[in-house]
Amino acid sequence: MRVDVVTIFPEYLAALDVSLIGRARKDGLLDVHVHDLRDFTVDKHRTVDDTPYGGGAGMVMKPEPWALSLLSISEQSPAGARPLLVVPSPAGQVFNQALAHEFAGREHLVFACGRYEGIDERVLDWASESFDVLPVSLGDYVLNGGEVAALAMVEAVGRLIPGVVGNPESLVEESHADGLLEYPVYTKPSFWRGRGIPPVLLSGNHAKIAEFRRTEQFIRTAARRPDLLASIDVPSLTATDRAA
Ligand code: 6GU
Repeated sequence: MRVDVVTIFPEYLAALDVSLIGRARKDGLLDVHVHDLRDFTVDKHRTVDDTPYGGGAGMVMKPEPWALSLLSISEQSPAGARPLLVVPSPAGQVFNQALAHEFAGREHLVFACGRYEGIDERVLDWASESFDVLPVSLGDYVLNGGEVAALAMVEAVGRLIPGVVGNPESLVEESHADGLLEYPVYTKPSFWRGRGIPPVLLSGNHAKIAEFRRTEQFIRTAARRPDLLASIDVPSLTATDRAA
């Protein structure tokens, strides 16, 4: 998969050189390119922003540097691929594991990291001629720019690419894999600072352990994220409903 990130702060993306994603790049599983938006300006001051039409606080990112950067990137797109242009924005659709899987199925992702009050809206419409365009938010809070969001999304998507995570089993038993939060985990020592572990985990009874963990997933999800329970598909319950 090819990933391009356009930003006025390329240093923010240095984290993509380390850990799992850094390894995936070295292994040739991920082809990541970070671009400085200012390299696509043509004025002496390398200007990327201007005042908003209609007035109001803050500055808006000028459209032309974005057009030049995106044209350059679309020329580098893998043959036959229609790139997905992800525009990190608190006004976007909320990112989740289902979206991460959709992104992981694409050949070419491009992240347009805006700063200030955002990018001139016409850029998104113009880009839709050669990109699928999707404004995406990390959640209901405001960051200073799209860089941290792009980092989070590249990591969430990158680890779904076959070969990036060493043990693919880890992808099955984690939060959101099945729509529920993950069960609690414990390691040695079995007694620590006055606290033991659930005895079933020492029983050697794998069916009982699986049942315990499943129950813990439901308890935890109900307590912390009741909203997730509404949208999960429980096959056993569905079968019961059908019978009734
Ligand atoms: Cl994707 N961008 C910005 N600037 N703020 C955010 C966000 C994205 N998601 C949540 N807050």
